[in-house]
Formats: sequence, structure tokens, C-alpha cells
Amino acid sequence: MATTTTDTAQTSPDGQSSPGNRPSDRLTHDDYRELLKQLYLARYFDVRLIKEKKRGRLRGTLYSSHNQEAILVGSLYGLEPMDWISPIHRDMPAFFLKDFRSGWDNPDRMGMTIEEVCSQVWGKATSPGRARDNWSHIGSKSKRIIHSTSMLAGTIPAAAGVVLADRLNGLNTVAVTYNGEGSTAQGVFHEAINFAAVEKLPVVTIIENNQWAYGTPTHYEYPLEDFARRADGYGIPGLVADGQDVIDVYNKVMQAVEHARSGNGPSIVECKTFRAYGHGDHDDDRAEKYRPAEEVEKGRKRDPLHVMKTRMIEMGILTQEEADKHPAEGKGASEVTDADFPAEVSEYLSRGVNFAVKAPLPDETEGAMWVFKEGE
Ligand SMILES: Cc1ncc(C[n+]2csc(CCOP(=O)(O)OP(=O)(O)O)c2C)c(N)n1
Ligand SMILES: [Mg+2]
Repeated sequence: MATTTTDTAQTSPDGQSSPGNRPSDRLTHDDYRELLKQLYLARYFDVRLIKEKKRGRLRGTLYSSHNQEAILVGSLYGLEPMDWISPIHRDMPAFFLKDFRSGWDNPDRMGMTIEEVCSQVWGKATSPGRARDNWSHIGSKSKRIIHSTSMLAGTIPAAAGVVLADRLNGLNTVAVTYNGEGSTAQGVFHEAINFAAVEKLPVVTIIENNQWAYGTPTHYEYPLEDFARRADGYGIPGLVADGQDVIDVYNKVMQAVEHARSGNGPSIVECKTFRAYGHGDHDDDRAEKYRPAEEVEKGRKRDPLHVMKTRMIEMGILTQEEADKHPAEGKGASEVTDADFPAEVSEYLSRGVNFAVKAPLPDETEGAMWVFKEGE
């Protein structure tokens, strides 16, 4: 099965990646500006949470998506509102970025509001989880977001199930599932993809290959270079995207989505990236010891904001002066300030944060709610 890391090679399941016929060729300049803004927002969300956590204002574990934002933004941008997603622990921004194209403040948007997501992080009564569980352990049936769980790869069978149900109900939807490369060693990963391949279910499995699964590097996880080769065993397409390049991610995921929506079944899209921090914030200090500093520096170098800005300058969509106005790229959470981000981005998130901070805590009498069956 052919795989590629470039934008120009012919690799798609149906030949759509040839230059001039790529999904991104249909994007307008406004789409590019919107994608850049969404990258800024995902980054701002991450650095703001890191800062709040360091100030002792948050409980729970923070699984940073720093440096991996292009995977979320690029994969979500081309989906239809009724499509399903299943984010994992590292994909917190996906909960509000889903269907962002319908308008950040559109009340009919098929994604969570920024207030809901911030409430979840702050553990408030206004959150979907009502302070019961870790940040990413949320979902929304009505918004078609499969509840994130701790069981790695456990959402792939759920994704196969919901699109099978949609198919039986006459709906042509696609489910996009997110998984770390480490989770591809789970038995359920293979069982679910095999089932989806046999039934030709419209499931797109994204592998966020950030080179590490907790403290385990990829060469201890898998003998081959490309995790997309996992697809070979099931006779389905396995694509490789540059996970730092939002446009390459968009192209590869859209090829897989169009393949799925046309009734051709599942695909795997591996997005190559690098985990900027520790596994979670509890692991930051340890990660500094088990990962060589040069590797981290190299891995962070291709910042998705920088890659997108360079692309837009080359295409004449952005001037150098505009690109330099908000220089968040290449900076860690301790180095950035609000001035490094467009005001509309920091204001949007601040609205969610302020809402969550003021929101009430759940009442202690709620503790046993939803644990036992009502009346027993
Ligand atoms: C089935 C299962 N095994 C182990 C764990 C513990 N665990 C949580 S995250 C993680 C590492 C995941 O690595 P990867 O899939 O590459 O995702 P990343 O955190 O790098 O984004 C492990 C081992 C788990 N949650 N579920
Ligand atoms: Mg990983």
C-alpha cells in the first residue's frame, strides 16, 4: 500500500492527491486565514491551560496538544456537521473545534461551546462531566462527539458502531477517530479496523504519531517506520501526512473522508508530529530526562503556526508584516504572552475561562447521581 509524506505524490486511494486535484485546491484565501486563526486558538488554549495549571488554579492532568494542533484543525475542517469524531486525551481542543466552520458562535454548531469545554477543565457544574472525571472524559451524543475514554483505541469500535447505525437509518456520515501511535498495539484497534474493513464502514482512523507513548519511543513500539502500514493487513488505504502542516493533514484526511463517504470503506491516516512536553504535566520533569534535549528541540522546530504562515506568505495570502504581528510560533508556554496571539483568539477563550471560573461547583449531594439506577 503506497504511503507518502509529501503533498505532491500520487498516493490517495482514488488518485485525488495529484497536484491541481487536491482537496485544498478548493480552499479559498478566507479558508486559509480561518485555518491559521484556528491554529492560534488551539495553541492559545493549550498555553493558557498550562499557565493556569502552573498557578495552581486547575486540578486534573493536562495532556498538552502543543505542536500537534495542525492534526486537529486540518482533520476537522472538511467534515460535515453530522459527522462523528472521537478525540483522545491529547485532543482537548477538538471538542470545541468540531464544526467550527459553521461559525464560532453559531448556536446550531455541531460542536461543544467554549464555555462547556472550559467548565469541564475547571470542574464546574456547567460542564458535561460535572466534575466527575478527567478533562478529556467528555462527549456529546447530540453533537456527535464520541465520549473519550482512558481505554486506548477503545473508541474505534464505537465509531464503527455509530456509522453503521447511521447507515441503517439512511444517513451517509463519516466517523473520524483519533489515536496515538502507541494505541495501535491494542488488540481492539485491529479488531475494530478489521470489522470496519469487512463491512466497508466509513471510519477514518487518524494516528497521531508523536514519537512517544508515555516514556516509550516508537522504535520500541513498532518495527516499521510508518504506522500507516498497519492498514496493509486489512487491505485498506494507509496514508501518511506531515502532521505539522495543516494543509497536508487536510488533504490526506479529506481523501480518506471522501473515500469513506463514497462507500469505499475505512482508511488510516498517520500524521507525523512530535510531543512537545511530557506525557502529561505530571511527566514534564521526567520527560526532560528520558528524552534527549536535542531531539526535543528538533521535534519542536517545525511549529505548525510557522509552517502555515510560510505557506500563506508564499501563496501571497499573508504579508511578512502580518505574519510577524503575533509571533506565538516556536515559543513555549512560559515564553508567550497574550500579545503573541490575535485579540479575537485570546478574547474568545477568555470568555470561556471567565464563564468557567464564575460557574458554581456541583452540589455535594450530586455525588451518587448516575452511579446507581434511579430508585434502587
Ligand atoms: C489500554 C490502555 N493501556 C494503557 C493505558 C495507559 N496509557 C495512557 S496514555 C498511554 C500512552 C499513549 O501513547 P500514545 O497512544 O502514543 O498517545 P500519546 O499520549 O502519545 O498522544 C498509556 C500507556 C491506557 N490508558 N489504556
Ligand atoms: Mg504517542
